[in-house]
This record gives sequence, structure tokens and C-alpha cells, in this order.
Amino acid sequence: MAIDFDPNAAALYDGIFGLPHGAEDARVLLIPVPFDATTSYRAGTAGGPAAIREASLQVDLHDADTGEPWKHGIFMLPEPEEIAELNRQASAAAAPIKAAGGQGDHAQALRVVNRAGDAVCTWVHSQTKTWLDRGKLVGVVGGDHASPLGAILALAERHPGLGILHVDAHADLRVAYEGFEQSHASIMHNALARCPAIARLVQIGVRDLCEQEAAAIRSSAGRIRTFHDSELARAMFRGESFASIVDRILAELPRDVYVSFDIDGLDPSLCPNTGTPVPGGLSFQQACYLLEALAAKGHRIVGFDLCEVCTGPEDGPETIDAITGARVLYKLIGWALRTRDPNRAA
Ligand SMILES: [Mn+2]
Repeated sequence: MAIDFDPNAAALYDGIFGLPHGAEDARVLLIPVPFDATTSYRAGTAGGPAAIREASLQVDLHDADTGEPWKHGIFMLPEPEEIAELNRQASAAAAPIKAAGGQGDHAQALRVVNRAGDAVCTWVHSQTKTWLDRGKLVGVVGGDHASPLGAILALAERHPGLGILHVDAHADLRVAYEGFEQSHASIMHNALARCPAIARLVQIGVRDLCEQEAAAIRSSAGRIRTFHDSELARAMFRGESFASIVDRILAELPRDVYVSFDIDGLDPSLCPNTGTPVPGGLSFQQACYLLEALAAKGHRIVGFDLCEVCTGPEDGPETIDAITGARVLYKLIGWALRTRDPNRAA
């Protein structure tokens, strides 16, 4: 690290969070995935990594709750041009399919989109393995919620019995959406179907799901545990504390946990430009408490993603979405590090 780095000064470096680290001296390695070809409602989440990087320069490095996560070194890889190119090709092929709502014969275009989705998954999988082998804590910055599938698979291979804590407005359990096999709406279906090593999927914030997804949850024999947003709100209206609810939620998870954080799990006032906003959801502080409680209960965060952070159509990158995203990302990093080194002074 550069010896003149001053964590109290305005950001001088253009690395994520204004940090001077490179891949070698960073404990935390972030993989940007600028891909949103299957976004069904509003595009723009491919710009998420760049917007989060820019907004992250405003995040104070000292965190009252997690300590000094930056001291471990945090580095986000440059945006991969091969993924950007796949996104351009797949988005062009997907446009007429989305315009038709998936109806009609789009076999040729679907092949292009699904092949691109497979290529993204393969790339993220191999990147994740590479950096895990070098001892890094790996996080994916999407991109739509299809982005981290390869990372989830790589981590589940390494941690059999893995649990996923999934913060999202949506269950993401569709078998495919509009014919897209690697859809943002299908990631948890794909993860569970492809990886028997995932023991448990625990969902929080869900408030928009289809009948097929409800049936998948019912028939999962407990492998999927969904805490619907309305159910949590009702419990709180009736006087149960959020802390007690979180205890019940976390009790469903094994020790090793992957956190998949879709920004739309939060109240949409915090992410108004996200692809598929839904009223309701967690407050920022509730989400932070959830992560804190995960660490306090002795779980180990083995990896994480943050997805669906969008730039607005006109607002440029400095939207509240990106500001929220950068702060959620720093909390994810901070708590993940704490669960990995609980005795180490942050
Ligand atoms: Mn999602």
C-alpha cells in the first residue's frame, strides 16, 4: 500500500472506496459483472459496478459498527471488456423477446442470450475459483441478479452444506423467465438445481412471487425457507421486535453462509432506479442489523454479492441507488471480514 495513504482525507485514489490497493495486497477481491441482458423491466444495472465505484469514494472508511475494514485491503477488478461485449450482444438479441413478453418463436435469439448467460456464469465461476485459491474473500458486484451464479456455485463446491441468505423483493425461483434460462428471476432456482451442496436458501424481504415459485418453496422439503415481507411486517405490527424476527430467520441457516443481496430487497426509496422496484422491504438499518446479527450468531460469511444497483435514466451515476449500494457493499465487506477473523482487531 502507498505509504502516504490518509484514511481521513478526501479520496485521492480512484480504486473502490478511494483505496490504493491492488489485487496483491487486498484481502477482499470484488468482481464486477456489468451484465443485465435479461433485466425484464428497466435496464441500467450493467452500469452498477461503475456507479458503485464512483459513489464509494464518498463512504467514510471508519465504520462505527465493523471497524476499519479497509485496512484489510479492498480491490475491485477492472470491468471485464469480454463481459461488456457479451452484454451488448445478448441485450440486442433479448430486446425483441422482451418486447413480446417472451411470446412467439425466438429460438435463434434465445440461443444467443442463453449462451451469453452461460459464458458469464463460466467466467464468474473461474474468476471466483482463481481468487479463492489465492486466499481472497470474494464478492460479486452486479449487474443483474443473474451475475453471481458462478460465484455461488464455486463457493458451494468449496463449502458443502452452504446456506444462502437472500435479501430480495423477489424469490428468483422461476425455472426460466421469458425463455431466458440464466434470468435474474431464476438465479436461486438455478443455484439450487445445479448445486446439491447448497443445504438451505433463506429468503427475506420477498413480496412479489408467482405461483410456480410458491409451489417450488412448498415442495422444497424445507430447503427453501422464505420469510415474506408481509409476514415480517405483521409480526412487527403485533409487537414482535425486529431482533426477535432476525433470530428466527438466522436460526434456519447453517454456519457457512453466502449473502446474496439484491438491492431491491430494500425499501424502493433507497433504490428507486432498480430494475424491478416493489413497495415495502427492509430499511437500510434493518439490513445492517441483519448482517450484524449474522456475525454475532457465529455464522461465517464465505462470500457475497450485491446486485441490481441501477443508474437512473437521466440522473447519471450519482443516484441514491448507487449511494445506498456503496454503503451496503462496505457493510457486507465489514461484516464478512469480522466473521472470518472474529478475534482480529478490525
Ligand atoms: Mn433478485
